[in-house]
Amino acid sequence: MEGASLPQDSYFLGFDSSTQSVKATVLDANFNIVTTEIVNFDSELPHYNTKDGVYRDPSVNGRIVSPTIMWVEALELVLNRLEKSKLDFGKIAAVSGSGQQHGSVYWKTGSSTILSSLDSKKKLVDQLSGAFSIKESPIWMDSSTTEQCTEIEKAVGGALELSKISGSRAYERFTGPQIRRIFETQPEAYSNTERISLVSSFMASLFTGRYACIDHTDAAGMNLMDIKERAWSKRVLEATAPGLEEKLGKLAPAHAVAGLIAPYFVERYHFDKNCLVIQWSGDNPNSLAGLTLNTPGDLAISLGTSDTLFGITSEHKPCLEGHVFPNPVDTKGYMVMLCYKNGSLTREDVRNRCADKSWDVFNTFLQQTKPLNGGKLGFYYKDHEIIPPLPVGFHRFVLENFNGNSLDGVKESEVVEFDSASEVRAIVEGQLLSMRGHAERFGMPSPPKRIIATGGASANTSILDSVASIFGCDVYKIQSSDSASMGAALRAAHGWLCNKKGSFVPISCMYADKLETTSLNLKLAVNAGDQELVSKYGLLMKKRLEIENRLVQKLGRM
Ligand code: ADP
Ligand code: XUL
Repeated sequence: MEGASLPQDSYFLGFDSSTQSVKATVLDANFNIVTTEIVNFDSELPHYNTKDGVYRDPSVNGRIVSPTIMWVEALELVLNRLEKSKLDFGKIAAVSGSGQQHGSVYWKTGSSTILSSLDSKKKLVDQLSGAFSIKESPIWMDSSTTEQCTEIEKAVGGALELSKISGSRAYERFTGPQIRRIFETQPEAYSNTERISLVSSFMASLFTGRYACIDHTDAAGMNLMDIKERAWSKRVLEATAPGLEEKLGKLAPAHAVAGLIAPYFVERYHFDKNCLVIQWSGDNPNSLAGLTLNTPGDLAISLGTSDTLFGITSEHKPCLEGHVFPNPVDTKGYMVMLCYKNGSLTREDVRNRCADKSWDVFNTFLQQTKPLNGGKLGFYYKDHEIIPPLPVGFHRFVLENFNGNSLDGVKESEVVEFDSASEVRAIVEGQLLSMRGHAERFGMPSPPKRIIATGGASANTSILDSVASIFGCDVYKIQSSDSASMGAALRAAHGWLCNKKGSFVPISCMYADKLETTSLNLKLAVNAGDQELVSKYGLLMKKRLEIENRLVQKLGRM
């Protein structure tokens, strides 16, 4: 690509502002990791008193928030650590980042002036603590907006119609229903808000010193954007809250430049004054970029605080389960995704109760028990689940006469507990069987050509063994388990290149001929399981979905 290659001596910085931590990855121009950094909220910023990075409000059912200013303090700490590690900030050509999706930030009227006049001799946290009309940001784990979801769906002509417009039916954690709830319950704070940012565009705003646009991909997690037009949908805005368009600002493609880095960072950390800030996006979309996912048959599984499955597709089929977002690294096509709320924290809960709080003991139990778990099926919802929509609760069943060859004569009975080893296998198999079942129902490739695993728990090979056995395909990984900050750094480079070229260039042009020699290289972690076992798991999955449907009819929201 003549005249538009990356400057060889430069770096690209990517962040991941996630549920439990802020992470950073610095890539060089050959896409090798120069350095990484992480700040964990609970252990390193204990004065906020978060548990798993959040506050679970005991007085309002399903309300889960995080203190907005904590994210600022964590970002500052990460930057200070990068400085201590002697990172040459002057070499960074572009910065981008990931935000946990759906979370929202409410800027108080007048705060744009604070943002544009930050004093580099003072801490960010001290200057921004008064900038928010709502101090606790609703995040993706929140499920307090069922009423608002129903109202919005009704106003636009139903759940499927909303999915047709925005890429998803109304979901409790999506930003539109969250904004409506704030408008209804805190009208004064709503009217005293001049800008609403997503976590992604909030962080980008800090770096540019002015309100950054929301990017098209993360905007699709709001239930507010017309996904075909990539513009705010007037119909849904009206159904959500008054005066909303003005508070949301403009939309931008993910590869666009959000602005030059603000003087604050040039003066305080010695960034180059020409360093570009590329639009930040959601953590899952950036993971898609970091995993270099570009083949429709590939499926990514992210085992982080949430568990997600995602892939790419060329068409948008409206659906009542799962989400469609614009592809974050292409101007055409879509990203499809399923999201589970009970991911790592629920696995940790079982580890703590049954496996001496140790992943080693947890893994020993996985290895000691047999695949299919003797027909023991567990449903573990430590938090209100998204797929299926079920409240907090644990449900355990034993299938009688299950031999894996047929479901004839197989009956289930509910039990109160399993032995510790079976409980460990039941949570791992249960979560993965649910993923396989819902992915098939959603039209994701089955079996996938291959799975690319990422997120904190992808470090655990025993869990990846079960992924390979249940899905029946090879499982790959990249060097870093934080594909979100890695993808953000890669997108920073991509945005830099698009800007230099003056128009969009396909991201693969940057690395197509050298993928194997970079930190992006996909390495085989586990081979596909035995196919006979894969079909036995198929039967267990069918039974699991039957039981799940019954639980939803009895306890859930349809
Ligand atoms: P997020 O980015 O969503 O905040 P991460 O992707 O960093 O989350 O994942 C954090 C989670 O990874 C932790 O909650 C922890 O349970 C899980 N984790 C870390 N190491 C292991 C392991 N060896 N086995 C299973 N889970 C692990
Ligand atoms: C995606 C979702 C979660 C968050 C986690 O829809 O809610 O995966 O993005 O950070």
